[in-house]
Amino acid sequence: MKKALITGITGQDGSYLADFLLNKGYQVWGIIRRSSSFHTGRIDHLYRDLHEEPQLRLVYGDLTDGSNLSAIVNEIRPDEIYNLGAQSHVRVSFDMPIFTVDTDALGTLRLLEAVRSSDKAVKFYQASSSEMYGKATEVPQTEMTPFYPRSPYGCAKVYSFWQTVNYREAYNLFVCNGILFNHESPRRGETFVTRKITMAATRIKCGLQSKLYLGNLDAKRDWGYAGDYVEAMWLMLQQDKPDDYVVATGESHSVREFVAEVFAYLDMDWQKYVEIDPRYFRPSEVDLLQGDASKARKVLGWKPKVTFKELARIMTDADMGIAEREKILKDHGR
Ligand code: NAP
Ligand code: F7E
Repeated sequence: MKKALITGITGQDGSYLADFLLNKGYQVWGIIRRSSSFHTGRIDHLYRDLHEEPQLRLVYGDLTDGSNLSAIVNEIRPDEIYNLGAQSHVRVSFDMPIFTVDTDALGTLRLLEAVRSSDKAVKFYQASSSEMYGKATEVPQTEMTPFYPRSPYGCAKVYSFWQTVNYREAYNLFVCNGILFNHESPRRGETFVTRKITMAATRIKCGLQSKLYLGNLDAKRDWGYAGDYVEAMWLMLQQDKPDDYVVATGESHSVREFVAEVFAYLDMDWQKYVEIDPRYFRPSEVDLLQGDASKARKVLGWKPKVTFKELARIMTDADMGIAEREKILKDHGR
């Protein structure tokens, strides 16, 4: 049985990847951070679904602690490592640049060092990001497009990208970068724009909230579905040779279009409810991201399955369920 180790297993992608790998018959190990309260909500269903010996195992660790990472890699001896752990919020990275770089840049280096010094050949996936293109020099962006990051987060991801390439070339390791464009789901963190919109719109529909405050409605993103994207991560590590791949839908939509799609689906006029709050603007913005995933399509045989419209509806339906439950509790005075 193959063993996979996932950093960031409590996050959106970590939870979908754990679902995916357990279904493939892997034993999955996840690194979780110590917290004063439980934060395993996205993977709790995996414990409930498992009847026999649990194939999902969690260990405490942190990307800021290199000795701990080495000890975990040496002890578990995984076949594959997926480095998904990160301070992943671009706006927050302007408020916490040092922590973001420590985790998202040096954290990758610490893990690569653990891989390099392991006596077992380990395949390694690095969660690189379309944010590396930032003020993009061409549209659409491919594996050859130069990077121009626009945030501490983007800069940290560029660092990790190149360290991953360098460890591949210098030490002949099987390490890959997935350059993933934005991907969303009902498990998306609540402060990312798509989820913020679907949560607010459904709560407004249920009479639980009256306004939605947003920042830049003109920014355009290439939004896909997280469940589709974790398959691409796995496929990269199943190839004969390690390489870097763009993973994207090829379509770009503005924040305004996403808002309009969700509110129209709920039969509401978004302009009555959405207000602009300058607090949500960024010191430097990424205006337009649109990926060209031709290489992933050709080499990995990967393609996205969920469309923009379907994504907006999947997320809205899930959040409507949550809002309706909240409304019932409120009506019963709980
Ligand atoms: P997410 O939901 O924010 O999850 C981030 C995960 O990283 C969480 O499990 C978090 O743990 C963990 N983490 C944060 N700081 C850590 C540290 N110091 N040590 C160990 N773990 C730490 O992010 P996501 O959307 O799943 O994204 C997964 C990865 O893909 C990230 O690296 C992100 O930067 C990258 N990425 C995401 C997208 C996207 O559109 N989603 C696109 C391109 C690349 P806690 O639960 O304890 O906070
Ligand atoms: O912002 C605009 C905002 O925070 C998208 C991360 O997963 O994808 C994500 O980064 C756009 C930006 O995602 C609000 O200015 C307007 O232009 O949902 P977001 P992101 O910054 O694109 C990349 C690929 C990653 O790698 C990251 O880890 O929406 N926007 N109003 C807003 N954004 C937020 N969060 N909140 C607003 O109120």
